[in-house]
Amino acid sequence: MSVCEINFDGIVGPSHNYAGLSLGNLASASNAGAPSHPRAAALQGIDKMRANIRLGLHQGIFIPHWRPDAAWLAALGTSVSEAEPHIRAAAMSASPMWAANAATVSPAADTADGRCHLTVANLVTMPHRSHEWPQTLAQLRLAFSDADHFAVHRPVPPPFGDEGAANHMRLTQRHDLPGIEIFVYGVTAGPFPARQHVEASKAVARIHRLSPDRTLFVRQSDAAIAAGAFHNDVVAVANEHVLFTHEQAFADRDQFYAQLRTLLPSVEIIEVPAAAVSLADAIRSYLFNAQLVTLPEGGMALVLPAEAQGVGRVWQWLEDMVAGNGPIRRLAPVDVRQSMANGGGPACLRLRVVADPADVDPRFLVDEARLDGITAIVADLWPETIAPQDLHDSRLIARIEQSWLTLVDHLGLSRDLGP
Ligand code: SUG
Repeated sequence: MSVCEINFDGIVGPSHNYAGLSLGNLASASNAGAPSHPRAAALQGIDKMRANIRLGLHQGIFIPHWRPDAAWLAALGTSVSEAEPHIRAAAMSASPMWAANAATVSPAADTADGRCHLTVANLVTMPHRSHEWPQTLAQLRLAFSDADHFAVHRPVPPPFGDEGAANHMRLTQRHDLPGIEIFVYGVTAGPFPARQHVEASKAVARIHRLSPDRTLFVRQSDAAIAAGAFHNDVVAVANEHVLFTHEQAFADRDQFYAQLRTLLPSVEIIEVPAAAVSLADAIRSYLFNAQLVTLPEGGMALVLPAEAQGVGRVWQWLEDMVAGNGPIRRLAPVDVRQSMANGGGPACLRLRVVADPADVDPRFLVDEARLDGITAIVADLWPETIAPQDLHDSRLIARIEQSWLTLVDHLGLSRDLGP
């Protein structure tokens, strides 16, 4: 095989629920307390993976985390039965499904030692996400254990917030060629916290041994954060030489675009003007939280949430775009509504790694047959519905734990990846 882009999707865990844990994430806040459907959620995620495999793309997985995170609760001097409701909910969250926040990835072509570097994200800003990194790190160390080709790093230390690939873009002529790495950071100025700190972004760039003259640190606009773009991938996405972005995504777009055009003269910037699609409509429809992918037959497709079809102005703009002569030729809507209701679209659910699949632990790679096996377990064991008040129910917890053990055994992975 050869170097290509592999999308690793987080399988939605059996404890998926709506606890309203993410300040600044409008979907999470507005669905707080609603009943969730973990089985449907996981099946939607699997169907998205199948659709991408059928497009000819390479697909990987990360497994859900062990929940409840008893070790984290113990470190807080409590347990799942005794914890206050918001702490219990944080220990039960299925948030590791959003693999775009698992790590930042710099492909081998960009790094000084010619290896693909991954730094697990510390996710310190949100309590329910701050305890993800140890289990994520264990999976990364296993999936990318080949030290000739990969270097997996521990998180940047707090208090510098790092939310991983959701705030990182890479532009290049072709995936396997050297690229320009763009780290987008925020500064807390409005009602919501900026979750990606520039100090963390700079640390990741140094740890990955990126060339400073091919690395940009770009500030996200305060308006985007205030409108609910808690990560850059809610308002912009890049693939190979194409940047697809909202006009108001960046604090100083003119300077950013000029730098990009100097560093990568072939870059194509597709900007959606605010006059056509407001920031509010962009966030409601999540059109930018799309997987912008290169198709094997040439051209690019936008794998975007079905919600984008529900906002007339957005869909019209997209249809006009693909009717034109640009690089994005195809719109591929997918139904990930259960994840979307917590603010996670198609792009949030995946981590892109540019590597040779032959160098990755095969237990983390999937084809349709392997997805069939996972589907059967999800359909059999994942709870159908969870209401937030169910989270302390010992029968539900036993079922969540059994679901995880069954999946891990089926995939031939170690139970040590969990508790
Ligand atoms: O961190 N939602 C996630 C959504 C992450 C989306 N990821 C990217 N944009 N890449 C978050 O805000 C909500 C959990 C709850 O409220 O129950 C949550 O964590």
